[in-house]
Amino acid sequence: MKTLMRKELLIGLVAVSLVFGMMGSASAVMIFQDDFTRVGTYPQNNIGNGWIETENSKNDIRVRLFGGEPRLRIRDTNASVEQQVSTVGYTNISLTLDWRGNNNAESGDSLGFTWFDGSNVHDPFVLLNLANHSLTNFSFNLPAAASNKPGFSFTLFTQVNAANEAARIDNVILAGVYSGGPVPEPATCALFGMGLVGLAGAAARRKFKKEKRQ
Ligand SMILES: [Ca+2]
Ligand SMILES: [Ca+2]
Ligand SMILES: [Ca+2]
Ligand SMILES: [Ca+2]
Repeated sequence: MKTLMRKELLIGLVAVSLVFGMMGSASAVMIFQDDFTRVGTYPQNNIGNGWIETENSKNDIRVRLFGGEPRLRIRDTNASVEQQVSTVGYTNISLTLDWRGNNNAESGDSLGFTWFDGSNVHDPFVLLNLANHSLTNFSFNLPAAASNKPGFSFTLFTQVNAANEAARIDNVILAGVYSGGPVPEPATCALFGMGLVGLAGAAARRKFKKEKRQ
């Protein structure tokens, strides 16, 4: 009996966490993502996936392997990549990525991030110090002006003073809360969850009766 109660409780907890999981995925979704995995052999000088490259030579911006892992490299002066992606239907826009400087970069060399709402380039210009040579997560919540913009874009750029100084970037994710159409209502999720708990309870009760009969 004691074991059964614990099992019932466990099934209930799993159902409840399922519901919270669903609610979570309904509130924040990916608008754009890139882990720089590409078809074919590396390095690739044309990085693809909609990125617009500005560089001094075709090698400055490329996807290449670092320790077997495909990553974006931005090097040399005046190099940038831009991603144009509509945020129509989305609010609470956020950008996350992993970044580091290569071993030639030192304090004063930077990776920059900025964004465009279709009319204006927005502050803040975020500058990350490329003297950091270990992969680090960067996460930035964009203000409301980034929401619902058909002409939205974001840009990553280097501010370095030597051609062999570079930023390495991976796991770029632009996310937002989708509000442009039907999404699962929390009430529906709750009902679904209650149904699951009910089913779990019924299954446990059946098992209990069966065990009692034996
Ligand atoms: Ca990768
Ligand atoms: Ca290139
Ligand atoms: Ca240097
Ligand atoms: Ca430098």
